[in-house]
Amino acid sequence: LLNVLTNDTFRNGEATVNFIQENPQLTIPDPEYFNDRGTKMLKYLAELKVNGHPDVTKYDPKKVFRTPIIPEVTQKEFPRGTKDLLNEMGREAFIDYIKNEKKIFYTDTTLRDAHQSLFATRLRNYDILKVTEGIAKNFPQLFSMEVWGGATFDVTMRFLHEDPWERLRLIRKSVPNILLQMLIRGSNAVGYAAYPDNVLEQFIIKSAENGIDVFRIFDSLNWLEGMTHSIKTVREKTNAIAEACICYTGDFMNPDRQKFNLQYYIDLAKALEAAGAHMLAIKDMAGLLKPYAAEILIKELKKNISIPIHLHTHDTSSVQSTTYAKAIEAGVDIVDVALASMSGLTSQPNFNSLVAILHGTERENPINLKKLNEYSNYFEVVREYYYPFESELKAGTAEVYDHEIPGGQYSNLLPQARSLGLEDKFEIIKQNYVVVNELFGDIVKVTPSSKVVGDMALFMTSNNLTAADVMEKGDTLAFPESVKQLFRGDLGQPYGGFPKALQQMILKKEIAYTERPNAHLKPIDFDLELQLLHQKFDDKLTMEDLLSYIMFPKVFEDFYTFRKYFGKVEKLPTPYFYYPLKANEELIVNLDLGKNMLINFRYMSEPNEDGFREVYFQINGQTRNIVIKDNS
Ligand code: 3PY
Ligand code: ZN
Repeated sequence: LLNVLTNDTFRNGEATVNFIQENPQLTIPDPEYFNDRGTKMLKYLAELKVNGHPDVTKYDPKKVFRTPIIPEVTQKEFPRGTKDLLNEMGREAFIDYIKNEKKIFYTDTTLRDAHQSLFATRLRNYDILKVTEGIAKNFPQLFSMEVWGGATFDVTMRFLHEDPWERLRLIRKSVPNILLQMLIRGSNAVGYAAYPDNVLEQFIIKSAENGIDVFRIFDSLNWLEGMTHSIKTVREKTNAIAEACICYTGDFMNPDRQKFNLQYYIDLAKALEAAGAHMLAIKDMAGLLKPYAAEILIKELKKNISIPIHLHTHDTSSVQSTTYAKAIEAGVDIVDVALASMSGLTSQPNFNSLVAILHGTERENPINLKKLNEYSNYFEVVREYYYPFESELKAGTAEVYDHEIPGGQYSNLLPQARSLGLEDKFEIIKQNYVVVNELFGDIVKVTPSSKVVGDMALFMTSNNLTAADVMEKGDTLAFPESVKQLFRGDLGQPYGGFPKALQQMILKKEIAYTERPNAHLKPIDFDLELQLLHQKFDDKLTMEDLLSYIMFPKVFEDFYTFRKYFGKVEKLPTPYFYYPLKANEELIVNLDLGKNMLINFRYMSEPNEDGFREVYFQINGQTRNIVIKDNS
C-alpha cells in the first residue's frame, strides 16, 4: 500500500519481517483505497466503535431506543396544496387569498426551527425523509413547512456530514404540493457575517431553484437596509414570496422598556411593506410577545399595513399558545407551530393542541388531528436518538422575560459554556447576558447579534468582569473578535446607534462605518471561483457547492474530505450514526436503490503497543477488519 511504499525505512530496504507488525499505521489505506461505499461505511462504524462520536459527550451505553412507527400513507396522489395555489394564482392573487381567508393558516417548523431550538439542529435526513411525503399527503392545508435555512445550513455540513442543498432537493421531491419556507439572515444569508451582494443574490436564486418558495428575511438588528437587498432579489429574480420580519424584543407594555415601543414596530412594518415585502413576519425569537401585547400589536399592524401577517414565537415561557389565541382573535393570518412532540419550551407552540382548541371556532382550519398525533408519535421516538443534544430546560420559565435569550441560542449556550469550562457558571452567564444587552444600549438579539451578546457574556464570566469593570478597564481589554465586528458596523446599525464611549474602547483606533457592510465587499467572480473550486476539489462541483464554500470554506472542505473517506454516512440509521455498535449487533444499510448491506459487528481487539485496534465486522456474510487508532 501507498503508505508502506513511500516509507523511507521500507524504501531503503531496512524493513525486517516484523516491519508491518511494528508499523501498523502505515497500512491505514489512503482515501483511494476506499473505492467502495461499503468499506467507507465500515471505516466510519469502526471509528465510532474505537473513539466514539466526537459530538457526543454524554454517551449512555444502557440507553435502548424504540422503533419509530412511520404513519401509513394510503393515497397515491398529492392533494392540492399551497404550492399548487401559488403556481396557479400567481404571487399577488395568492397573497390576497391568504389575507382574505377567514381560517387560520399554519406553518410547521418541525424540520427547521423546532430541532434547531430543542437539540441544536441535529435532525438528520434519515429521520426527516421517512415522513415528508406523508406530511405532504396528509396536511395539504398547511401554509408552509419551514425546512431550511437558519442554522441548518452549516450544521448539516459541519456535524451531520450532509449536503444542505441535497437535503432541500430531497424534501422538495417528497413535498411537491406545499410551500417550502426558509429563514435567511438578511445580508448574512445563512452565515454569521455579511457577504458581497452578488453572493447574496446568487444564494437566493439557487435556493429558489432548489425548492424554496417563501424566504423569511430578517436583520439581526432590525435594520431595514440589511433586508432591502434580499427583498428586492426575491421579488425580481425569483417567483418566491418575500416575507420580511420585524424581530420582536423587550416589552412595549412595560413603561420602563420604551426603546422598542408600539410605534417602533408599526413604523418598521410599514417600511418593510414599502420596501416590497409580500408578507410580514413578527419574529419573536425569544418568546417575549405576551398574549395581551400580541392582541394590541396585531390589531395595530392590521390597521397600518395591508400585507398578510405571519406570527412566529418560541414557547420558552410556556404561555405562548395563549399569545397565539389572542393573535388569532385579533386577525393574524398565519402562525408557526411544531408537531406536539417537537414543540414547547425553546421550540414553537404545540401544533396538535392548537388545532384541538380551535375546533369549532370561527377561524378553525380543519386538520386531521388523529393523523397529526401519529406524526407527533413518530418524532417522539426519533427525538430520543438525539438525547445528548437536548437542553437542560425541564419546564417553561418566566426568566426569559429577563434574559431575552432566543430559543435557538438557548440550547447552544450551555454546550458553549461547557466547552469553556464555565458550565457551573450558567446562572452568571444568563445574568451577564442581561448586563451586556444594557451595555450595548439594548439591542435586538437574534443570530448573529445574539451570538455577539453571548460571546461577550461568556468573556465577562470567564474573566470575572462586571459592567463597571468593562467601562473602567475597557481600553486595556482584548474584546472578543465578534464584539469588535459588531461595533465596527459589520452587522449593520442598531436602532438608536451604538453607545459611543463603549464603541471607542472596543474599536480603539479602528474607525466604525454606517453604510451597508456588503457595500465594502468586493463582488465575487463566479466563473473564476468555480474554476478554482474545480481545481481544488473536483470538476463535478456545482454553483451550489461554490456557495457553500464561499460562506463556510473550512466547513465545506472538511465536509468534502469526510465524504471522500467515509462516504454518505447519512444512509446510516441515526442510532448507528451517533453510537457504537454493540457486540453481535446487526444493522442493515440501504446504500442505494435496492442495494442493502447487512453489517454485523463481531469483535474489537485490545490496542497494540502503538495504540491501534482492529475492528472485525461481517458484511453480507464476509469477514472484514478495519484498523483504527485509539485516541484515548
Ligand atoms: C437563526 O438565525 O438561525 C434563527 O433561528 C434566528 O432566530
Ligand atoms: Zn425561531
